[in-house]
Amino acid sequence: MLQRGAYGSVNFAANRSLFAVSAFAARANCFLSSRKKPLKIQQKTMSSRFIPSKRYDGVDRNVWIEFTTLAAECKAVNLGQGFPDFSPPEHIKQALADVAAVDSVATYQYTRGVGHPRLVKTMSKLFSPLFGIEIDALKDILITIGGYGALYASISAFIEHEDEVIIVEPFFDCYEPMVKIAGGIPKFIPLKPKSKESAGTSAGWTLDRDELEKMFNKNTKAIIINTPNNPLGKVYSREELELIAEMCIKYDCLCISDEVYEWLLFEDNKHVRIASLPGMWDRTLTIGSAGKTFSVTGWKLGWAIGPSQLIKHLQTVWQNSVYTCPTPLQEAVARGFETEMSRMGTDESYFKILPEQLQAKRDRMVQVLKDFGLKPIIPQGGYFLIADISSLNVDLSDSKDSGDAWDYRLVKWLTRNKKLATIPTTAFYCKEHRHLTEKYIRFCFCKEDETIEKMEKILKEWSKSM
Ligand code: IK2
Repeated sequence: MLQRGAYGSVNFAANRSLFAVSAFAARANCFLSSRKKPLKIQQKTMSSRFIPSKRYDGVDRNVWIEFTTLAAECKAVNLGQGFPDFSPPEHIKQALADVAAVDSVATYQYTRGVGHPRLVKTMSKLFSPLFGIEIDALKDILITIGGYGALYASISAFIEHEDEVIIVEPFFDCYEPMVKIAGGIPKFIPLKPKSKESAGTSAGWTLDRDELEKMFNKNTKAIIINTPNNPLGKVYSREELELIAEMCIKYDCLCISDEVYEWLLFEDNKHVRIASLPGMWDRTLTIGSAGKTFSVTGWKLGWAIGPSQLIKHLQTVWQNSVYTCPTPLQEAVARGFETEMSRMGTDESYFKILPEQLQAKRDRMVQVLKDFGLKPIIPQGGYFLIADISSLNVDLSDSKDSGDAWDYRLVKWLTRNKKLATIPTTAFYCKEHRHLTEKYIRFCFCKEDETIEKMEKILKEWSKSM
């Protein structure tokens, strides 16, 4: 029996697999409605023993599923989830087309489980000088399904029952559930504006040395940082990373450094890899994403780079869970990196073109938000900015009993009533620290200029009616 899911997804009761809301679901609907014979109706039964593993207690809510679904349902202008609505560079599209056109077993079938040879070899050539160490293509890299896969492999390989893991806020939301599922205890420390004056740019949000040191103890196994940061856009300075490195070395901790926006820096900000600091290569796992690098988030290809003595344990997780990633995508990303290496430092380099484009989009969005009376925090890198929306006078009494944080209620209201989809920032903080951020929401600016214009139009219309 087929049932319509709550958000237009399709629920096959027979195998209970649930497909996400997407163009794919729309195609599935079309296929289903063209079916002539009704399907045989099966009796639905559920054994009382089928209760989910305790590991997954309390992690069933997901901000991307909730708000991407709502944006689609409301047909809102989507400044929510972080994906470009413009095309990726021609050469990466061509690379995949070329791979698909060749009649070759080598690209149709499984490739090396922990990373396609051409991709890891190319990455070792590209990244060795950037990390300041000879990266062994076969031992120091694991290719995964997106940055997500690399985070999952890193956390599950090393975090044990009751290990403490320091997470710097705001943090990409999956760190917390991944640590909890592994049995670890997340410990949160927020970046804070140094002063009221410095709060207007992401550079002004910093870690306090004493507060940071107090977080470490003999049970601390790892710290997770993210630079450039999602959602704040903070790019950690060398001095800030040196402080984190000092603590990691003093307390003998791992560092999981999420650098998926490594190429997206504005003005003269520089991306410093914490793994390149003295004493840090041997204790750092650096996470990357081809999706973010080449504006192909749907390809879901990522990696972890680190010393072989750490990466081999991530490889164990990978070979016992997913095993390998799609061969054609790995081959295309390898070719993409080869093209970019030949263009490095030139005006043709996508690593120069994309940040320049994004900086212009950021500036445009900042102006639109300021004109509307909000206070955006200017990001130094990445795809996102957060804006202080405490000046908004919206009646949210309808949702006051929902149990949701104020920003969740506001973002839902905005999506439904103004057709403008954004993301609540409390999703990037632990429950205890939500009060620090409830009056901010996140806007994604890796969007076509027309999309930002649509946002401007909505805000201007709204201004008139205020
Ligand atoms: N790490 C960070 C910091 C990310 O932002 C992401 C992807 N985020 O996209 C959703 C959003 O914030 O709107 C990842 C890891 C995961 O990367 P990938 O897409 O390669 O799995």
